[in-house]
Amino acid sequence: MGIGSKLYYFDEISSTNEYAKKIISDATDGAIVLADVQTAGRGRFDRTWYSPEGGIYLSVILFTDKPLLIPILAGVAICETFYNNYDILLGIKWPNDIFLNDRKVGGVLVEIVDGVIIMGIGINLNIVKFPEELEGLASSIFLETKKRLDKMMVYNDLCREIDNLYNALKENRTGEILQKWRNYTIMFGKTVEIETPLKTIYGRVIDIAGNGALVLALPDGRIEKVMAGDCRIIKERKTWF
Ligand code: BT5
Repeated sequence: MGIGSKLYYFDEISSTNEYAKKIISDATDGAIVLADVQTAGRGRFDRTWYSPEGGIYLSVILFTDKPLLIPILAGVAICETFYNNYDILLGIKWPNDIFLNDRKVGGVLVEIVDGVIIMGIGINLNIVKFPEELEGLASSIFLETKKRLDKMMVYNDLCREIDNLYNALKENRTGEILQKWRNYTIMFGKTVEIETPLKTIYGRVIDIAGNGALVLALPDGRIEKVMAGDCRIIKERKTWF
């Protein structure tokens, strides 16, 4: 069964990830919950995801024993969708942000419930206005490119790209997914500060590891691999690097 072969579609819902959790025991591998509007869209750490008409909001239910690479897969699938089909080059900011012209145009929220993965994707496709608190931070594909793309067409392209990458994951061709991630990321060479539950890590990004961890060179020369955290790119150059 392919990605999206079972579809739960709503014109409005609280959150596609929340709905996916409710139906998880009946769902099949690759089932999708899709909505035009979310009234309680969520980001990571219970943050709010602004989800008006014009965006794409979906959650894909996946049965895989490789959960760590799913955020990577989701970011690559979004970028491949826009690059392969619309000539729009998006950038991935680790771990889960999609950027265009220095503005966030998409996000990924991966959750695991009873060993089943819910891969939530939000894309600001044709949104024309953002609330004040997101001004300067968030934007949409339409605002940045002046291209108004058909939502269902983009959704179908996205399903196809997820399907390709999910097959690569199942066939242990994870190197291909990571290589694509390297092509799309805006992280390499950047100095970053990553807040993890245990500590704040400061370093320069040099690679992505086979398990999806971000590989950092630390100021003292050590290498550290970071699996998860909140990442801030530090614009100014630090002299001791
Ligand atoms: C994310 O969280 O970026 C994950 C977003 C995932 C949304 C999808 S939509 C379908 C599925 N169902 C859900 O309920 N969620 C998923 P995070 O890295 O925590 O970023 C959240 C932060 O991004 C917020 O605190 C805001 O600062 C900002 N933000 C909120 N809405 C935004 C938007 N539409 N576009 C860009 N930035 C936004």
